[in-house]
Amino acid sequence: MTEQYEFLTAETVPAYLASVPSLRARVDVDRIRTVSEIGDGNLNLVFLVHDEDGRGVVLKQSLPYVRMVGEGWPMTPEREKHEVDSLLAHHALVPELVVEVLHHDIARHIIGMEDLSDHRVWRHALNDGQTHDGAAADVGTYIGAVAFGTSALGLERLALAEAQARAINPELCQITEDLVFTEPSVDAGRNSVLPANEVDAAELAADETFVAAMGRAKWMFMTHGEALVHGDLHTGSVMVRAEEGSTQCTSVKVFDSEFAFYGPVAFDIGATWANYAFAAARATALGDPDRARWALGLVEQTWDAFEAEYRRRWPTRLDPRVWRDEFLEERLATWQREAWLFAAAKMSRRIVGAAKVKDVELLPEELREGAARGVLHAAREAVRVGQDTGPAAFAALVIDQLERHRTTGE
Ligand code: SR1
Ligand code: MG
Repeated sequence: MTEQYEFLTAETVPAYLASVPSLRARVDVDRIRTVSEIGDGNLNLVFLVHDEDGRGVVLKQSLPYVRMVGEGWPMTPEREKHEVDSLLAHHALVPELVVEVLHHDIARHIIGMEDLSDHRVWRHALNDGQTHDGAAADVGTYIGAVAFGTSALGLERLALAEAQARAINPELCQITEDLVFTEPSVDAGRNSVLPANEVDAAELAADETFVAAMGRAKWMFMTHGEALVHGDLHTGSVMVRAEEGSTQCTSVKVFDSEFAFYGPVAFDIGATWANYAFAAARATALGDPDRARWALGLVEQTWDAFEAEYRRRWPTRLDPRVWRDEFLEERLATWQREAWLFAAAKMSRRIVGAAKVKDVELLPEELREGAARGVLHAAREAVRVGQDTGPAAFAALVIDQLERHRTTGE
């Protein structure tokens, strides 16, 4: 039975804020100027509230179903607990890179968060052609801090067990298992592509090497509980800020971690790489190869910062008696290789599966055809990764496939 609780509306939000001291301290509840529902994700309600002085807060409420589909796809609203737990754990490690949680209402599945109106969702900024220098590196630092700090290297044994137990998140994990690893090649009725790309989707599904690789990736996802990963680290889960007229990013905030669980570190890395590939696909389609190369340069920036942060924390590992330096090199090499596989999964799912990305979807059809084809070919090539697993090799592979398959409609 669907869980019963009261959903927020723009009308009820002010009274709700007034009833919560930690939120009341952030906005003048007697002088609310605007309450806007701004949720553009696939799952939840999100309200942004501002008072007459411009101070604000955000309220996010989980619905007992998947918002993009409706009540026909029930989903546990308790996902907000996983979001709060992970945001708090990640914030403790890198406070400057994670949104601040102000309030948690367990009964109504509501999270109160700091207002980030002076930031933009990174995907929106990328789609508008903006540049935020340093954002990709900050995201890498975040992944490195989380990979180390929430793992057996960073948490005492009992604390680790408690964190692992709290983070069991099967409903949300199953969405990923289905949509990311299985459905790109085994359509469950949720896939769709342009008519011109039907042949590409069919080739993907018939590619035995790709399907076998997705089987390995799904296995890793379901069995490698290495750290409390974000679980959905696309460019729509990152907010960025730059001062007017500058390309220097002055703040990055990761948010929306309801898919968090103890999973493979490389899953988050691969997610970022795939999303840089979408930004590059858009740029290539729009005839801007310099921007495409820039977007794929972010792959290396994220990897390098991830590696640097992990190495920086390495001397503090809990048991250096057995976790020797060779093990560090082994982990990094393994994750780099695995990132290719996870990136391939993420690239394919956003092209053929449910929940697509605006980078590609907003392109005119005649350009989208080639962008979608290029991304699918890049995904198929990426699972055939050879000796060179470096981020630059990944970027080169993707750019090559995007250019090869570009369509102009002429
Ligand atoms: C049913 S939820 C679809 C997708 O939205 C989220 O952002 C995740 O990526 C999920 O796979
Ligand atoms: Mg999301």
